[in-house]
Amino acid sequence: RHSILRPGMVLLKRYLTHREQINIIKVCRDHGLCSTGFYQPRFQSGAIMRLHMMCMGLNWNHESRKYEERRSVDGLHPPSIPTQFTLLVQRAIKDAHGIIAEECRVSNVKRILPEMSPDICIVNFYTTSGRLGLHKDRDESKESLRKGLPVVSFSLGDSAEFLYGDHRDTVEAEKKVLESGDVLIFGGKSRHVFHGVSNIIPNSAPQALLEEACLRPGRLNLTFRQY
Ligand code: MD3
Ligand code: FE
Repeated sequence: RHSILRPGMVLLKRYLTHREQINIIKVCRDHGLCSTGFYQPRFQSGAIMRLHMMCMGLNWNHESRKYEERRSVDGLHPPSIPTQFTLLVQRAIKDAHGIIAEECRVSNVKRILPEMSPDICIVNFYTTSGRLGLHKDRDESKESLRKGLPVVSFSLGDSAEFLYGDHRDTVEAEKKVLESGDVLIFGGKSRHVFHGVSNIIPNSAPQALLEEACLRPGRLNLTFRQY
């Protein structure tokens, strides 16, 4: 069920239980209410992102494309990353290490997929018309990028068509459907790939999430990183 897609890139299918997913959605909603909530980043170029964003831990400033302690909108610290999120991230990395060790028969799995202690959580919400063009994430610190510290992503709600590849080329890119509960880990060499979301698949979310967490149509994605 789980798969190693590239060295350091591991997909844990349906990894989060419905209960864990419902808790994550509720915590995100509470944080959105007690903070500035979701906003749609607009770059200095005028381009607007086709998703809604909220930060926990450090704040990603989309105008300067830098991480900062405080949000420029209100000068406040974003909410901190809930402990239960950090525990899930570290459990996922540990399970990915087990999968790599078993499939690749290597002794030093932490060289292929380094450990990480997240201080950034970016929550993205995609409506059914949401998308994200192919890009690389390179705003983290030089040390973090050099070490190949992983990005860990949680998908919740509607499924997405996820693209990744070595070039900024949607035709050449590999495609994977990310479903609710999937955890995708990008560490080591795979940290430097181009990636994006081509489209959201409407009405594909588990019914339990819609009923119990009152999730609206669309996809919630959490990415965890270490600055
Ligand atoms: C591969 N988010 O937040 S998650 C992002 O579905 C981002 O919201 C997408 O790309 C989303 O920057 C994709 C998977 C992901 C996240 C970060 C990566 C893959 C990555 C960084 C490096 C390589
Ligand atoms: Fe990204």
